[in-house]
Amino acid sequence: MNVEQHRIDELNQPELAAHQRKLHFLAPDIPAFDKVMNNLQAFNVAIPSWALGTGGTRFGRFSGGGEPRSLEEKIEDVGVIQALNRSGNSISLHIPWDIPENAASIKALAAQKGLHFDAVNSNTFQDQPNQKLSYKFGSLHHVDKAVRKQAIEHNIEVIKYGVQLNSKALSVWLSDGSNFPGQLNFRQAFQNTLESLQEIYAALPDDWKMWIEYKPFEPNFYSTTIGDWGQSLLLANKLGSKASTLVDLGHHLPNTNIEQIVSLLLMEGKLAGFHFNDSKYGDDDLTVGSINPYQLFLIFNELVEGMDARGMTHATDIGWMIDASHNVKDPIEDLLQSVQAIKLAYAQALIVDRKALKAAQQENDVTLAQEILQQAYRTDVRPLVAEASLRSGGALNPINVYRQLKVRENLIKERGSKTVATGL
Ligand SMILES: [Mn+2]
Repeated sequence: MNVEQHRIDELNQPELAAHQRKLHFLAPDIPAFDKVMNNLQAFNVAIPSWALGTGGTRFGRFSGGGEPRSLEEKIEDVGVIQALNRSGNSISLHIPWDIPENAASIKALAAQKGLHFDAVNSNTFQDQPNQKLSYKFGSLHHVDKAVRKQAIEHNIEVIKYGVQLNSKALSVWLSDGSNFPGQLNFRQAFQNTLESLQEIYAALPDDWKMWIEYKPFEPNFYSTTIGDWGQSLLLANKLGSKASTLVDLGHHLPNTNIEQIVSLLLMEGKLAGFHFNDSKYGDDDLTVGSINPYQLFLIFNELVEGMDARGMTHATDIGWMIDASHNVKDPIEDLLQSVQAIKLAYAQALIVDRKALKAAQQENDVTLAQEILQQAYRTDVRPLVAEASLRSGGALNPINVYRQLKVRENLIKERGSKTVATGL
């Protein structure tokens, strides 16, 4: 379904006066107002093709209505998100869940919606129908060279699909690990993984990157071969300058200080980017900002500080992606909420008084340092995010406009109430 600009403008109208009142109240307290606006308008988050349907757990999946039945329909859904918030201008594909059979027409359809293709993701954590060898005991780390070779070839095939779509990065998440002590020789598993990744790395085009994701547990429950950022960074350093570490917020043990990891990876020039989500217990894949928005702000605080220290462009110098699963909510509404939460945290980080914070740190003024951070965090920056959206042609309140346009009802009419999207 197409969301027309004039409909968004119309639906913004009744909220405009209240918005302007709030913005005028806030603006004098934002010293670099224009810079903040430019940063927010330039900021985009890639939408994962696998998150446009209702997600499930290992206990079941309750599909919602009007789910996209094809890659084309997924692109349409991302187009709706982009039209409403002007911050979702790309889509990240998972192969083989979403194989672009006709790259030229897929690219044209995406371009029509103002979209391009972000990182492509390989999948060696499931066996596909007609697959020769099983990944039951891993893929790139497997003890059998023939299984490793099959997984390497799959990754190279994913790169080829990505090249056709103008993607510039391969993101690799391995479920490889072990369930019981004694099952694996850790060093051999690591070496096999390194050698496999080296073969894939050699197939990367010059302007491509390889993003290596880590995760401490699940689906394996004793060890994971790329279990933490240290193991990922070790691989990235051995591979070369095109390889770096991808941080998925849900891939940490409880209470891990993710912002510190982010800071150091940035320092080393090895932060590939993010898979945003939120969690209370493990890899819950909940809506970004729904459980721990303060942590999200602290992460963005390190990102802004660290990227500025290296002279990086916030919007494009690392990969911004969502990796979430929507068990009970409308996936499009959930994704709109997630992008909004990311922009709010980013806006809060942009208004931190950096000079004052640095001075407080130098003076060991712990109280003041906390006050400075929380001054930014406790500022209601929603008018800033709404203004950036408005200036770019988006909705002041994307969820509200989505509901008033009855997008889901229309999708159900178009696609039916019992459709199932490929993905998780
Ligand atoms: Mn992920």
